[in-house]
Amino acid sequence: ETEGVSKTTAGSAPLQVLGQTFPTDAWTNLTPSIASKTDRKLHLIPGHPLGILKQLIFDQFPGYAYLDTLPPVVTTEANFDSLLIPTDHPSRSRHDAYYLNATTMLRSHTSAHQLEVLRDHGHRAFLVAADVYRRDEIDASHYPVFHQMEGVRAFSPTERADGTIQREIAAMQETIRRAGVTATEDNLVGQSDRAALQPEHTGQADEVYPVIDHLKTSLNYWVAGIFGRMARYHEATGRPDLAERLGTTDRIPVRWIEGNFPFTTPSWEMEVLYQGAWLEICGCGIMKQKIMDDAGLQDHIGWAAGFGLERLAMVLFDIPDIRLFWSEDPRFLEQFRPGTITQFAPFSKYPPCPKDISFWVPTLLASAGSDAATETGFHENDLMDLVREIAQDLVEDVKLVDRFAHPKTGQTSLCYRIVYRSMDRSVTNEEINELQERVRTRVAEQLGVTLR
Ligand code: FA5
Ligand code: MG
Repeated sequence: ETEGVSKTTAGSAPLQVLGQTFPTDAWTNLTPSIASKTDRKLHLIPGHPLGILKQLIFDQFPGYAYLDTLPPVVTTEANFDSLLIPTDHPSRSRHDAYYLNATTMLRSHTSAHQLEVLRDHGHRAFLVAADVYRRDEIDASHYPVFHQMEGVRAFSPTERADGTIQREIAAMQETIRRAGVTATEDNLVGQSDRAALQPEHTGQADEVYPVIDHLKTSLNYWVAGIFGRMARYHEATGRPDLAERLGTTDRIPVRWIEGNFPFTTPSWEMEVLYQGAWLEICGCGIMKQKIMDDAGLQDHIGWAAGFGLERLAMVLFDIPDIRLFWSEDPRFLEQFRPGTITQFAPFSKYPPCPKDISFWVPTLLASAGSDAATETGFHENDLMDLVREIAQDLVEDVKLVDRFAHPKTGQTSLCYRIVYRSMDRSVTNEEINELQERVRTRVAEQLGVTLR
C-alpha cells in the first residue's frame, strides 16, 4: 500500500496541520489542498449557510451542550477503535480516509468524539458540529471535506424510571404539533418493537424502547422544525413551492431504514421524501453498551445520531453545487443572514470545459469504479485527489466514460472525463489546457499507468 498519492508525501518532510507538526510514514496520504481546508471552519461563520443551519439546530435543543471547535486531527483510536470499528472495516482504508500517519488522521465522522465527550467532558446530552474528511469521487454533491452534526443522549437509571423520557417526548410532540408541520413516520409502525436489541440489553427491553422512541421523536422534531422554517419562508416570500417539493406542506414524510453501524444496535438510516425521492440524511441508533462502559457510564442507556449538514443545506437553501459552500465570492456569502433560511439565487453560470484523459492499466488492476481498490494498482480516488490537488475548485466533475480491454496485451484502457468550470468567473482555454497538461504529467508519474 505505498502507491499513488502517498508517493508525494510518504517518507518526506513532516506535515504541518493547524500549526502542529506530524511525522509522516507509509500511511501518509493527506494532500496540501485538503490540509489547507482545516482552517476554513465554515460552520463557525454565522452568516454562512452551514453556520446558519448549525445554529438553527443548536437552538432547537436548548438542554444540550454544543461543541463546534473540536480539532479535526484525531487518533485512529478515537475515529475507529473507540467505536468498535473492526480492523478490516473498509472505512479504515487509505483509499477512503486521510491519514497524517499510521496513528493520526483527519476525522472521517463526528462519531470520533462520542467517547471523548462522554468520558472526558462529562456531558450526557450534547451536539458536536465539525468538518469531516473522506476521500471520494468528484461531482456536484461530493466534496472531500463536508460537515456533520452528532447528537448524543445518555439516560441514567433515574431518568429512565421517573418519567423524564416520556415528558420530553410529549413536549417535543406538542412543539411539532403547534409548528403545523408534522414528521410522519411512514413505514415505521411497529418497527421499534421488532428491533433486535443488544445482548447486553436482554431483560431491559422496557427501558430500551423508550430510549428508541426518544431518539426517533427527537429526529422528527428536528426535521419538522427545520422544514417548517423553510415552509414559512416560502410562504412569506410568495414562493409556496414547498408543497410541490414535499407533496404536502403540513407533514414531512420520514421513513426509517434498518441500518448497520459497528457502534450502535439497533441502527437506522432516516430518510426524508423530497421532490419524489427519499433523501438519506441521518444515521442513528442505540449506542453499544461497551462504549458506555468505556465512558464510565455502565448504568446509562444512550442514543446517537449523525447527519451531514451539506445535503440538508443544499435542499433548504437551494444550493446546486457543493463547491459553492467553499466560495469566498461576496455574491455567494452576501445572500445569507443568520437565523433565516433563504433561497439562493444563482449568479450566472460559466461554461463548462470538458477534457478527457485516457490511459492503459494492467487488466487485473483495472476494476475501475469507486470500489476499485487493489493493493498496489490504480485506484480511482488517487486520480480524484490528484485532479483536486492541481485544479482545486475549478474541477466540477470527474467520471469514467469509457473502458476497453485490449484482446492481446492484457491491458485495459480507461477514459475519464474531467469537467472544469469556475463557480465565479470565466476561465480561458489556455488556463484549462495548462491544468490538463499538469494532470496528464502527474498521472503518468504517480499512478503507475501509461498515458494514451
Ligand atoms: C456516519 O458517518 C455515522 N458516524 C453516523 C452515525 C452516527 C450512525 C451515530 C450511528 C450513530 P454515514 O457515513 O452514513 O454514517 O454518514 C452519515 C451522514 O453523513 C449521511 O446520512 C449523510 O447525510 C452524510 N454524508 C455521508 N457521506 C457524505 C458525503 N460524501 N457528502 C455529503 N454528506 C455525506
Ligand atoms: Mg450511509
